[in-house]
Amino acid sequence: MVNIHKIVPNKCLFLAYDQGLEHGPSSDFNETNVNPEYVLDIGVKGKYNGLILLPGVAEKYSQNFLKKVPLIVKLNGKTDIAKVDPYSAQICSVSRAIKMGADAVGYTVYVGSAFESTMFKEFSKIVEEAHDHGVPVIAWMYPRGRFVHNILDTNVLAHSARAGLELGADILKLNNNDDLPGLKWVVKSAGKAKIVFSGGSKLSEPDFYKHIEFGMKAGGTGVAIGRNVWQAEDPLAVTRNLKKIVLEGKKAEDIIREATI
Ligand code: FBP
Repeated sequence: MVNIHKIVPNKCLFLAYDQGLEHGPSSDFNETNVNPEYVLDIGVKGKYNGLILLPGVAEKYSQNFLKKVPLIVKLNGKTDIAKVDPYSAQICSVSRAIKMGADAVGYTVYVGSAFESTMFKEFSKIVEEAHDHGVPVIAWMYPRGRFVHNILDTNVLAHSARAGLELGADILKLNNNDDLPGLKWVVKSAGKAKIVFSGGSKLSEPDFYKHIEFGMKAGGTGVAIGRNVWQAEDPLAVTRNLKKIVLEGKKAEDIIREATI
């Protein structure tokens, strides 16, 4: 029996910190957030429902967060240096993730990439192994590659969501295109798989809160955010506002108004 309750008690907020491998430190980090301890502390103090880490940081910094905040280990990764159709190779096994205390595992599938079939194969094996241990699986369903003309197209997102359901993922991490009717179709296409929306690169706070509200209104179960939290001047204030939208269903415009009073 897969137990997703620990990371998804109802609605959920995950804090993502895998960008060091994905984008490289110079593109996303500054002198402060380059230090994993700074971001892990936000995860703990902000009482996130899960910290998304790659195996290296998860293992070396475990004393900073383990037992304080659930751990989601990303099992594959790549850099963005090679400008080719993306393939994100598996870099950690399910059993290694479980040994380091994972409450869930994650994997990015680049839907539409020339290497899609390899990722489908790797991912399916991960689903089988994780589910044998009752561990939930989160799939980053990201349409990418030379055959994908618009990664935010509603039909492309819906196809990615459906693929995640068909492959056996419990939770799907998707990009949000701010098109409410379109996103509702995306969520419907995912069936019983729950959707968490990603945040993307840093936005102004009002734009960010509206972006989050769209995803939640469309039927999202939560968010998995990185840069818009740990690049913010006051990450815990942003976290409090995020919780109001995601957990309490508050409107973004009310949050923005309260912040300007
Ligand atoms: P952000 O909120 O910072 O966008 O993090 C979400 C995330 O999915 C990360 O887990 C991942 O490293 C990154 O976005 C991937 O970004 P890209 O869109 O460049 O592939």
